[in-house]
Amino acid sequence: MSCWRIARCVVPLVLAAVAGCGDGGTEVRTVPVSVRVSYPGSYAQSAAAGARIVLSSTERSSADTLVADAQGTARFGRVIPGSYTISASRSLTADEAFTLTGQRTAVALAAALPARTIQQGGDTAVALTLQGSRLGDLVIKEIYFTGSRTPTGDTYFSDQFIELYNNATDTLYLDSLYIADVFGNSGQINPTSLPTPFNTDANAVYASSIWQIAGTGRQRPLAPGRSIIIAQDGINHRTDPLGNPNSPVDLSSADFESFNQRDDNRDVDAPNVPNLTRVWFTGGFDWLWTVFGPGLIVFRAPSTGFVLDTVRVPGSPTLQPRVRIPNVWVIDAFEGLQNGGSGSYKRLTAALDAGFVFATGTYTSESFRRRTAATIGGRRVLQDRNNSGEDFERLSRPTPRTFDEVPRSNLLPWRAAARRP
Ligand SMILES: [Ca+2]
Ligand SMILES: [Ca+2]
Repeated sequence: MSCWRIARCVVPLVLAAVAGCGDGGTEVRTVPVSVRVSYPGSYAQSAAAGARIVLSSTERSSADTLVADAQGTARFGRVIPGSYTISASRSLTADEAFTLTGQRTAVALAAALPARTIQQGGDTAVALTLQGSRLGDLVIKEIYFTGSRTPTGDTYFSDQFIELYNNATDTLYLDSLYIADVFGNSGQINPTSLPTPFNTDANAVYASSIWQIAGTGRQRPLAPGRSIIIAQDGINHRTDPLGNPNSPVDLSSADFESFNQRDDNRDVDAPNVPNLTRVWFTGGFDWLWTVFGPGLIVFRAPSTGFVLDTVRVPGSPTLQPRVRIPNVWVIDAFEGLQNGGSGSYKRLTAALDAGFVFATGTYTSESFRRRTAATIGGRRVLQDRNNSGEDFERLSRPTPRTFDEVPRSNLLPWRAAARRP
């Protein structure tokens, strides 16, 4: 029996009946596939009634969709044996979320299974557990990407960090969280610099390197109003022999660092700072973000061990592939560009981040911190309008773990709202 023959004579994925090819081909025996979709374990009920379930053939460009019943199940009656991915999604209104979680905030939930082979003979039963995050819960509080100058005027960039903040009213778990930098130039760095060629895809972000916080689900709690620091190198940059006395930061108490293990030991593993898990890496000695202004995203995948969707960079066949991350996985995003005229270089769609920030130059020690929208019972609620240009302010030096006032550098107009073409 040839798959090619099946594909020729059967267009729908799920057959209306046990099919026989009209041209004298081999009869195809279909099998039933049952799918059960559950809410996350913390929800008031398990069965995800109303979930949309998609069964997609990886061999034919076809898919079939069913909606889960009150028990959270759906049954695809007659499936042609072959390789399939199965995914599920459920959007909860604020009222639905309140019933299930006690939080009156809309939630987007999703789950996906890697491709699996459905074989002839017997029923196939599959279970998925939805995952999701309320938008705005975990936010980027501060990003220091500009680097600093040494006493002799040399450049230093190992002191970069990102700080993530729990902007919600209950504990969040950072287990399995991903942090990535986004492919693309920050502006007209040199005469041939072009905007990212991936800007034709409005539904995804293309990551250059991806790192992950390890954990099995409840090992990395973060209380409301608290934050974590992720350092390029978790050392005291001011006093370390490999550091820079002029660096504005001591990151020896960072929560995580990116340790880029190499045979030549060019990156240092700070023993007291836990390492992120390196998931995909296209950089050099360390996880260096461009000092001209990076794009950064924080995201969750709908299932652990998701299959990396690697994509070649159009027009640059020798570059390592980048990883396509669907916009719907992104929890928070930040975009820095070279200067106020660099809007056409935006890497993030307006849906994720409608603006950008920029520093007065490279190696200026300037940092970008999210504005405070309100303070409730001593807990800061940070502003999150999905617009880096509006949400972040530029500081003359970083403020890791604090909201200290710092002298503003010459605050020329630095906010910009620009849309990616
Ligand atoms: Ca490092
Ligand atoms: Ca370490």
